[in-house]
Amino acid sequence: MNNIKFFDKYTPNTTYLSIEVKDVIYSKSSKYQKIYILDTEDFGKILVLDESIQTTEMDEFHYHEMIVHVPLLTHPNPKKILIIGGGDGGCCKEVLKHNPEKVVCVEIDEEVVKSCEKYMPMIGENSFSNQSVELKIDDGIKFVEYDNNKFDVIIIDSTDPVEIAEGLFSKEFYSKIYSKLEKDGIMVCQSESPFFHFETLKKVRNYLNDIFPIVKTYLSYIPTYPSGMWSFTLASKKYNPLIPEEIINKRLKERKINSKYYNAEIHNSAFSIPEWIKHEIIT
Ligand code: AG3
Repeated sequence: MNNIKFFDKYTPNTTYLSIEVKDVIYSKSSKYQKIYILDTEDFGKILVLDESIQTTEMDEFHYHEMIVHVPLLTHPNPKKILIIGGGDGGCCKEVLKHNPEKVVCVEIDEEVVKSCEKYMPMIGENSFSNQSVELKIDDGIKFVEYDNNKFDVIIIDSTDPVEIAEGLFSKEFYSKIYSKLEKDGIMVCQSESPFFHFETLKKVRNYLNDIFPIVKTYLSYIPTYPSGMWSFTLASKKYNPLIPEEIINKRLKERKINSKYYNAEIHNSAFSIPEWIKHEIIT
């Protein structure tokens, strides 16, 4: 058995997460990045892009349910959804549970879509073939320039803020997102690990605070991401994401949503963040 050590370009070089790999199922250098799909002992199939773990069969729901259900249940009637990134299909799968009218997914790298559909179908569950889904292979930054539609919720499911994803963490991009949202719209982005990438989180929040009236950060626990503690930042034009549990439970029931990580208590408690983070960012 090989013992492959993953190291993240974005975490200190002295810290590694090592995972036993049973099999290299797929590997390819696409136009944008190195793609690996590996079979592992503890996490099942895993998707690695440029040496960063993106998603695994075992813990994907800790990420996908939290990036999707928190904003979608904050919104009383999310019908038009835009996902930027998310070529593995995990976000799209969760979004479809809300029965939206239209989901537009904009992924830059077609090879990620193809390889995940073929070798990790349990992540996307064929969601890109759903009739309400339109998959566009394009750069999210260009898409928000030329597309004229407005959305109720926009989800930015990006990689770390380096190389192709860097622009997805810029103030200019967030301003475009603001104008692509309906007047009660909500956006959410993955905003990295507070433990290892605190400067990124602070920057994201500062930019969003300049643009949106409501900005809140919440956490999920993702065993295979650097430090295991991961943040998401939600920015909203109208709705405050802290809502009574009864309302969330009513919406969960009406929309017939099943989840493994997310529930009404977690929805609100995820916004409770440790003192050292709170100290630096006002939530
Ligand atoms: N995108 C966020 C991955 C960030 C992980 N970072 C890292 N391992 N350094 C996940 C895509 C899942 N759809």
